[in-house]
Amino acid sequence: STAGKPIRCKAAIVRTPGEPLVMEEIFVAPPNRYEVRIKIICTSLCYSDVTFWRLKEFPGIFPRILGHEAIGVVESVGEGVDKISEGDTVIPAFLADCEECSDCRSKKSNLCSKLPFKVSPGMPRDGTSRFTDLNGEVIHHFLSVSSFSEYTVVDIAHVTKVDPSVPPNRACLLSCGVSTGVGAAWRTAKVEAGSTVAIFGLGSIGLAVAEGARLCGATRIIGVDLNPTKFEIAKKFGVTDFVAAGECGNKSAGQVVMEMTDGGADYCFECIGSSSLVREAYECCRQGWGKTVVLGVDKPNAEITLSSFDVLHHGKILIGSLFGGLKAKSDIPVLLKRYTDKAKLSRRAVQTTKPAIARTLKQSFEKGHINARKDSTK
Ligand code: CXF
Ligand code: ZN
Repeated sequence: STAGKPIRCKAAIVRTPGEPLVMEEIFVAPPNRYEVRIKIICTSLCYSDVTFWRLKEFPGIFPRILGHEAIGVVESVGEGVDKISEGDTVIPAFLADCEECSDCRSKKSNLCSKLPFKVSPGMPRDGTSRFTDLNGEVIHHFLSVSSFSEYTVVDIAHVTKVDPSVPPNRACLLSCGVSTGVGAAWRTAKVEAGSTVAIFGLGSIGLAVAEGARLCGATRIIGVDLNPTKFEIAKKFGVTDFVAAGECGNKSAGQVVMEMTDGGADYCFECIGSSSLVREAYECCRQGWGKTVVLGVDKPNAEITLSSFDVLHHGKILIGSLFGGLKAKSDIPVLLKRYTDKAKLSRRAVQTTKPAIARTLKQSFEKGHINARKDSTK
């Protein structure tokens, strides 16, 4: 067993900001108290990785291992870890969910106050690193996850145990992007059935917001993007109307949304990371109850300018959302279950259209060749 010993493995390291990542061998130390060491099964790229790869000044700590959208299997656990064991499938997250502090116990917040969110170069509890290169030089962490490595060490407040039968290339996306977008519509905005939604930016976050808004029953989902080819893919996620932001003539995209909605959208989402676009989204949000959610990550020193007249006279809400307002440990399993139940539903559809295949499947179930989902959590 590798437990208790450093593991030598490969990782993609940022030595210099903005320069290509370097594949290197590193040592990953065993997990300390309240930590687990994870073998990464799948990891994907979130645009925040790119933002922090480029950023020289904030917080400017290199070399470091990026990556924070992942799924893996626990290789070993540190002292004091009792709810997670070796072999468990886990999803790491950049926000802590300690389940104990007043924020984690409150339904109103997902911002843990015991291990508050910060872009720290080390582990959340003691700030130190578990990574060294072959010369013994320290390699820094990123967002408490650092998944661009074959192995990583993560604090137990940052990991959620999940059903091991989930498809890892799908489940991985719940580690950041899909949770952030779906959660922003579901938990932060609390989009209601019948509402009109405007989404600025149809990247993976914007598309996930559309999916969340559709799940909440929004009837009109307006997508805004500079790239007109985005509409086709966005339709698959629930977008019903499209504004090509580069083709609005002398109007802004926000003004076009305002006209389309006869007074503004009930909910607006900024999914680009541009503070001037936050203002535009806020301006085309319905007076009286409109809610604008900020999801995009702008430069750390960027400021949002709003007309004080608009704020005072129009009674609209502006709110930021980290991780879509979700609590990782309780909400990731809910989203995963929706995904598996939908997969089950489409399997049922196959059964009705293809009776022969259905019979074969049924026989396989009876013979125990295929495990029913509900048994696989054991
Ligand atoms: C972001 C949220 C804002 C700070 C950096 C990380 N989350 C995930 O990509
Ligand atoms: Zn991310």
